[in-house]
Amino acid sequence: MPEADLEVLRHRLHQSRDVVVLTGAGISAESGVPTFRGPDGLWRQYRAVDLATPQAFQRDPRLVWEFYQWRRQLLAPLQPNPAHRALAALEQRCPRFTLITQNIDGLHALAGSRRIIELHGNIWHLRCTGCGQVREDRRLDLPPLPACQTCGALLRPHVVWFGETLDPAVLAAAYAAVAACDLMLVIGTSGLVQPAASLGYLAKQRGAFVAEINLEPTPQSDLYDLSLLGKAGDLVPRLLPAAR
Ligand code: BV8
Ligand code: ZN
Repeated sequence: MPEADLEVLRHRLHQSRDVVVLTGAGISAESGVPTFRGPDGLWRQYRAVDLATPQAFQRDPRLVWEFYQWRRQLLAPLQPNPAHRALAALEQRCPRFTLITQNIDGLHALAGSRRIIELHGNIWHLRCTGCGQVREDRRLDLPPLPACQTCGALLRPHVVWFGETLDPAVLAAAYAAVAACDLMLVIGTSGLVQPAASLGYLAKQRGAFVAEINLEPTPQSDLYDLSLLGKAGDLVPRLLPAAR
């Protein structure tokens, strides 16, 4: 019965001094971004788990770049949805608010969120495999094998691939935010990819109230204090105080 649960969450959001939100592909689904496991999921069409790896890039950089160019072109016209915008509004209302996202689509920043931790990087950032330089590049007509302007080496998407460790500083910031929060929302994630999937558990361990908003139950649902089933675009805006 989401309305009663939403009322509990609105109350807790009003009381909490330190809120953390973790999002996954489900929060961008209503913007038209394919999720990983949905019926039109990326992993069905492209077996992303095979392509989003350093081995695949080593073996066939042209194919991996084709995969990311396709996703960049698909993402370019898409806009944040009411769930992204509601989180940006919530950030303004909470004393301390940290948004941790597994998504690389950049839609949270586009919606106005400020304190964002991008656990798995950002598809609009390219990193040089030679000199390590990272720069934003939104061109949709990149050559098949983009080269660094500074040193000429091959560029790669500045994202975390499967089998790659997350940036230690990024992970430390996420753990610190989770350890300090008194309320955590986990929105639109299947909770299968580590270490992101452990963040809700860590919050629980540290005594936070943890609520999940997702279309379907996840391996963590029973662990959390609340598990609301429904669309993020419908439920997340209802976390804000009812418009007077
Ligand atoms: C690491 C960036 C240490 C790239 C991503 C074997 C070999 C090597 C590694 C492993 C292994 N076994 C396990 C591992 C660890 C691995 C892992 O967890 N694998 C999984 C597949 C089991 N993790 C890693 O490799 C991580 N690094 O652990 O380093 C290490 C090193 C070596 C060996 C071991 C460990 C790095 C993981 C980061 C990978 N990069 N993204 C890119 O995107 O191209 S992960 C990518 O997939 C996303 O970022 C996200 O994290 C994940 C997808 O998950 P979700 O976001 O949850 O999306 P999904 O589609 O699954 O679910 C959407 C949910 O939303 C669904 O539940 C759906 O019901 C719901 N939904 C849909 N619509 C809506 C909705 N909800 C609400 N409203 C809606 N409208
Ligand atoms: Zn370079």
